[in-house]
Amino acid sequence: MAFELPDLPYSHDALAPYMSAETLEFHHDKHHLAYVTNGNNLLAESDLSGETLENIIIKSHGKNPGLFNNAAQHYNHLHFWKMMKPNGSNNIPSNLEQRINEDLGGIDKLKADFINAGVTQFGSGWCWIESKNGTLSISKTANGENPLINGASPILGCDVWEHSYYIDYRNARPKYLEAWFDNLINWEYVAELYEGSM
Ligand code: MN3
Repeated sequence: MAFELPDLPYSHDALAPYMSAETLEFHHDKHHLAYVTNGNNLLAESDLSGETLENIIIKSHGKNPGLFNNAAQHYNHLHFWKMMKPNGSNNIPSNLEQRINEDLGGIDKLKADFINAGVTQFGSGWCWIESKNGTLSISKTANGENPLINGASPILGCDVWEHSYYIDYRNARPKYLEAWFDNLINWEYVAELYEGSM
């Protein structure tokens, strides 16, 4: 399968003021496109072109760093766009909310731990809620890595590479994470990923 850049599921200005049109023009139209283009070139030179995206990530990890980084970042961004929506962070579907209460100590603790994971990721990377056999935990990864390489499924991820926030927040990563968590999360999509992880 070849990688393809999807359209954003909303207009470029739909997430303002929390994430500007300019950020999305660079982040989606240029950065994500580069992962797709470079990933396709490296995929064509590999023996993994018949595999699913998830398998390409798992099988290239530790063996083909160029392909791994681009394929994993393609996967991460495919979901990142859908994990956000205009007027987001409203009601959490009740099944997921119950799981959050049981596994992550409730929404307030989840928010504090998730933001802390993002703030303390040194350099580029992601913070996550991941699901392993239906049990949730918070994690963080460097660069393009994601929970798939640990046998878990990412259900919520926030991009803490500077390209995701520098135009809107400059160096203030904690402010970006707080605004992102409070205003942009598409909890219906997170619940969908959670259901699919079991
Ligand atoms: Mn990014």
